[in-house]
Amino acid sequence: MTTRKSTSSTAQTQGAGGELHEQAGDGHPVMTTQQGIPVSDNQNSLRAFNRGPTLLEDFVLREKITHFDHERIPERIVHARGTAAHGYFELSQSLKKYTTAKVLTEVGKKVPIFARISTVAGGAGSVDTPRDVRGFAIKLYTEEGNWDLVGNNIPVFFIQDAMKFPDLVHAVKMEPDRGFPQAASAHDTFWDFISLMPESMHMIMWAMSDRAIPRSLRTIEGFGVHSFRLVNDKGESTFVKFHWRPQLGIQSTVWDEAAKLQAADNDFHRRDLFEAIEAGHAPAWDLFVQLFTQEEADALPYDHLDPTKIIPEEVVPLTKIGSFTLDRWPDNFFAETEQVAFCPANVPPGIDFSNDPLLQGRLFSYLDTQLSRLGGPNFTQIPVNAPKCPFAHTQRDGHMQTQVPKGRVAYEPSSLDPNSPRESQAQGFRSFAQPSEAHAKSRIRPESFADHYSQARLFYTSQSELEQAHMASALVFELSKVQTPHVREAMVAHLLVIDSDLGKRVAKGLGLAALPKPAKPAVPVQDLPPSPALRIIDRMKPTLEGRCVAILVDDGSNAENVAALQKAILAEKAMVKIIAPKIGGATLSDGKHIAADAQLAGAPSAQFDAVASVIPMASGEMLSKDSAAQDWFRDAFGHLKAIAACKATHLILDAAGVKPDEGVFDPKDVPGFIKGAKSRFWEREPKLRTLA
Ligand code: HDD
Repeated sequence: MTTRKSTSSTAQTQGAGGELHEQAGDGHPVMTTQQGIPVSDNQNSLRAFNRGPTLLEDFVLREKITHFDHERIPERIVHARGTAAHGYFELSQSLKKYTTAKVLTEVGKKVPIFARISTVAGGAGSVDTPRDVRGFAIKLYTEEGNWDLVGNNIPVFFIQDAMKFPDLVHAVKMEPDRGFPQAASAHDTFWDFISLMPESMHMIMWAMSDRAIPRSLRTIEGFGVHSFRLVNDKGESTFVKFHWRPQLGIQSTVWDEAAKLQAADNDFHRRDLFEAIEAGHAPAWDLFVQLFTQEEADALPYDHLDPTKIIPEEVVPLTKIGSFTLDRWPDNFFAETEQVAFCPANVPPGIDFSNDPLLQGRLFSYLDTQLSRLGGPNFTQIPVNAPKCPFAHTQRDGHMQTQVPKGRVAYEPSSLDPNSPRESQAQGFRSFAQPSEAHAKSRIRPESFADHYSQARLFYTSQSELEQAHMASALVFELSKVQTPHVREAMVAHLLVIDSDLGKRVAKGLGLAALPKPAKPAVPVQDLPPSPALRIIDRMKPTLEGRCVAILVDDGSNAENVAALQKAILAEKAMVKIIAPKIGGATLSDGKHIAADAQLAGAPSAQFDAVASVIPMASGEMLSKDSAAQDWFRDAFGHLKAIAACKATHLILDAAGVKPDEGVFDPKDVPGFIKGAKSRFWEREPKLRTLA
């Protein structure tokens, strides 16, 4: 956009109260209409006379209001709430043996990417921290066209066939007669649908695990879910599943914390990613593949084309092939994050689809939804969606055509224009020539998709005891929100098949008078060998990197101790937030002023990974009577975090009913506190709350 420089800076416009509004000058560009007509007054509409009606003639007002009236576009039917960033992907190991795709064969080349991470059920303005699956979509602008990896942070899905997707989404979204609940699966229609769809049981185990309540978008894994194909220069195909893992390690919250975060900060995850990128802590993920042949797939005791199944990494190992980093926040939320359009059908030559029926349906849905969401077929011209490699086609016209194609040839073949595009057998996308046996066409679900419980059991039995307790408690919480008793019972009937202990725990937590009859599996349930790689608590990295520690200060706080804590936290590549009773900050014991990042009552401790408090006795006495201060420490303790508490802070802990344990440190013991802050005090949990 070019701007017009002003020629004078003397005039001012007067508002109703006589206040004066600055005019262009001193480098400010002249404001114009969309047509480029300079605007003389952006405060007052054109009136017929003093205190008279506004004139229809006022094209400046009409254009401004008309544009405003049309500023919203339909939000995504799912994944409406999302946060995105730019970055790059770098390949470290070539897959040349398996594929011709340059993005997977050219080691060391930086490929620009744009990634959007989302919740699924809530609307665009909903909270960041509900219990929900997280979408994780990555657009790689490769030199052979855009490759969209449109995945989730869970490697399986609720349903096996795209035919059921609208039903699933209608069931989880707010109920249509009442318009609630927003961004929550804990309601009747969701669990009614799930209880009638045994194929969803494996995904339900994941959705009820701590993976669905992540600490940060920077600490989630990603999965391409389906099997895709890699195709090499000989036309040979190998199946591939994509996984990506955060370099910061995976980290979740505890449920009470996730629930409280919804009140503390609606934008918790978005703000966290923004602040991390702004602070230069660009998050990165490693990209892995699982590669397997048709013969290996045929030997598995489950069907890899069924998207409700994983292949445990103990069976087919993960190979790291590269990593990607998100290091640049978008310039404009709407233009980029809102208008980005992902589609699993966008793959470069050398990557191809499998026959997974869910994937097959997705190949249609995304382009279709984008036609209405973005208003027509030219959304690929929006900068965030346009390929960054040369492209040439004969598609023309349509709503919002922004390009001006030259020449008379918009067709192929043609003899009139030597520069018009032509197809290329050598470079073009070619589908894998999969041999197929002749079959009658039918609406069919293969028998190999019939086992709905074995992998749900595999997931549950692979978890640590505490994670199992979290899952049972999550199920009790969700089903307790269900008002229809037969839906609760139907769910327990499935859980009894997955694992009888799990079923009994949930039944007890729901206060069921009697256990229902277990559901009837269509095929015998297999006891597959557990996969410890599916746990997360054991796999959380003891680190402060990328995390955030709060220090509570007040007038008179010990300056030396505050400085020592700040220094040690920053040395661990973590962030420090100074919290004070007043946003104006505090004057420390050395007489120097320290600025506050937030006011105590407005920054609940759920937002931080650990908290320290260095305050004088008078502040301790005052704050011990303050409920926000009591909650701050009670929650930090209840969310299993390390606390550094000086003598005065113990007055507040006492008032909050906190009984200090080995996770409560003296703030002068800086190394002890830092070590404690790197993980959570899980052993505290059973003493604090009743888990199912
Ligand atoms: Fe989907 C959006 C991921 C199944 C239809 N999906 C969407 C997004 C992600 C996923 C991350 C948000 C993209 C963005 O940030 O713009 N979806 C998945 C995964 C699935 C899945 C991992 C199963 C493995 N989706 C799925 C099915 C269908 C759709 C079976 C329909 C047949 N998904 C859509 C959609 C959306 C979408 C309606 C909404 C907005 C959009 O596409 O652009 O077309």
